[in-house]
Amino acid sequence: MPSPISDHTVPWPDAAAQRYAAEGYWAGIPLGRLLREVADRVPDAPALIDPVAGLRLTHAELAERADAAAVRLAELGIGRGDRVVVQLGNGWEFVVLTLACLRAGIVPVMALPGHRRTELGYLAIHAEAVAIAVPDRMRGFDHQALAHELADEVRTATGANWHVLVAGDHLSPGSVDLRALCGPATDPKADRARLDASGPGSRDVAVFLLSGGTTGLPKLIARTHDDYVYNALASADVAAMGEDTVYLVALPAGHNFPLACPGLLGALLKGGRVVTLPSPEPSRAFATIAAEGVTHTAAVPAIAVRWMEHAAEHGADDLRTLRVLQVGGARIADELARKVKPTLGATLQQVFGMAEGLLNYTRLDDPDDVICATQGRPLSPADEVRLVDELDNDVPEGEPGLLLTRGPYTPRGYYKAAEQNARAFTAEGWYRSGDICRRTPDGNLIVEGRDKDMINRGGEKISAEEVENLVYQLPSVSQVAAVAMPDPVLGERVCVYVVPRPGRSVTLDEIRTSMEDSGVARFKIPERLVIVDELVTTKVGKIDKKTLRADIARRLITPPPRLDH
Ligand code: OOB
Repeated sequence: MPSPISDHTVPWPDAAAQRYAAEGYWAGIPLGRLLREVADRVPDAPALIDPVAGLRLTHAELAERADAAAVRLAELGIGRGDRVVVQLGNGWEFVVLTLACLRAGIVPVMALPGHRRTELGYLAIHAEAVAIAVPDRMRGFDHQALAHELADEVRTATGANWHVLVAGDHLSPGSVDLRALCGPATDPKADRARLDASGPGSRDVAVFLLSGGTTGLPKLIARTHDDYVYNALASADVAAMGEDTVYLVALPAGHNFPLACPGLLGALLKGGRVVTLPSPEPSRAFATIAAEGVTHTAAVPAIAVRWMEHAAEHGADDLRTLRVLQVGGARIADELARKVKPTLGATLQQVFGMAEGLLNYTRLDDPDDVICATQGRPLSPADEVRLVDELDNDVPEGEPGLLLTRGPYTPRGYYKAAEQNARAFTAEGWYRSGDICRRTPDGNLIVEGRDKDMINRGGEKISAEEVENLVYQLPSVSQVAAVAMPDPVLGERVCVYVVPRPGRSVTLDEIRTSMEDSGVARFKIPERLVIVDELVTTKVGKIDKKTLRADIARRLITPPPRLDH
């Protein structure tokens, strides 16, 4: 049966799909149904703990709430094939709502907590969403008010209804109470019968993830039930998850990494339990790990470093149960990687992944040199990885090359993005990751750099083009180039080189204020400005970002002698 939104997705070619199904990579069972089956197997086992809300649910209770929420969404007119933008903090409502969507075949669009008007409006319209789920307030920002402000724009663009689902104590008129919607079931048997009869097919889209971003606006990655089940379950196997797993979600849950690599979905599918925390701030994270007996969690390098500093100061006794600390999203320096086990006691698992699909993991029983000095190897025997030069020719073994990939959980194109797809995928369906990697003789990958115009700020990906478009909105700017500047904590931060219009001046404050006013995520806002007379270009006339990156790195070491803000 075709998916209600298969129209603008790029399916795997029939031959590949048949192979993945025949070889067992695609189980043919939608995620929501699998989770329901887990609840039948271990109904009384703990499934979800939200220490902030003080809520604990067993697998049976979680599955019943997910079914009940799916039925309540149907009563609002939201059902199979509809899209809902999800921008919730890490908490029980995120998990129940996501599971409800998976059961009903509603597709959650996984927005990030930092997104603001520009990103949310775009996502809602691009995905033709009929609803948004937000907290009332989070970190001082009124998400509920923004969700209502978007209503007119979205309704006009999509012609559809726009429901605002709100998790919080302060609901404004017109908001739907998400906590009530995700509350206990009243007639679990009836809910279940209804959903069993009407759920999505396994080749349908399960979730929309956001691309790391190299273009003006983020692209949507349509992950199917078949591919995402495999993604989560195979990942759970390499992380040695089982019924005794206690997984802490401390990174934003809508990211692929904490969601399904193996993340909360992997832990639940294995019959384990999930503990949610709004942030990875070390003192609370450590206390929660101790209180709940957390065995697995995921962090970006900057967080792993903060945890190691905290442990050096306060000891790591709280982490006695922690077996696996996954680190990914950005490269962790080898020297830091070597400190993880001695400082925190947990086995490090490096994860080099992408929302587009391909996941590489170091294995838990790998030698220390592999765990600490490589970013691991592909998850699946069916993953295809090539390292190529600019002409797409394979580089000699051991040499660095651009990583291209295909596989059973790497879709063949972005949603509704024919033009970008022509650039980001080869004619044979290989995804051009833009990462420059080297393969060691034992088959592990080392990420050496990248050939994509992106800034990786502590794991948050920022498109240089998007920043440049926003800076160009200032009338005093003649030319701008956004580049990554090295940072000891976050790895990289955003720096902009600006050529002002003749006779005009530009300050970092002006740029920051203008971007804040246009309503974009704060993490994209430049943290350094360099004023120049002109931007160096390459032989073909493109702005020479390599030279600019080297220039800012140099300026950070030697204080600049010239005008610099
Ligand atoms: C993860 O996914 P995205 O989509 O936010 O970003 C993907 C990009 C990769 O192409 C690479 O440039 C970078 O992030 N990256 C790494 C890395 N992990 C990701 N670069 C160096 N070393 C690593 N370990 O970031 C993501 C998705 C699933 C699991 C883990 C991370």
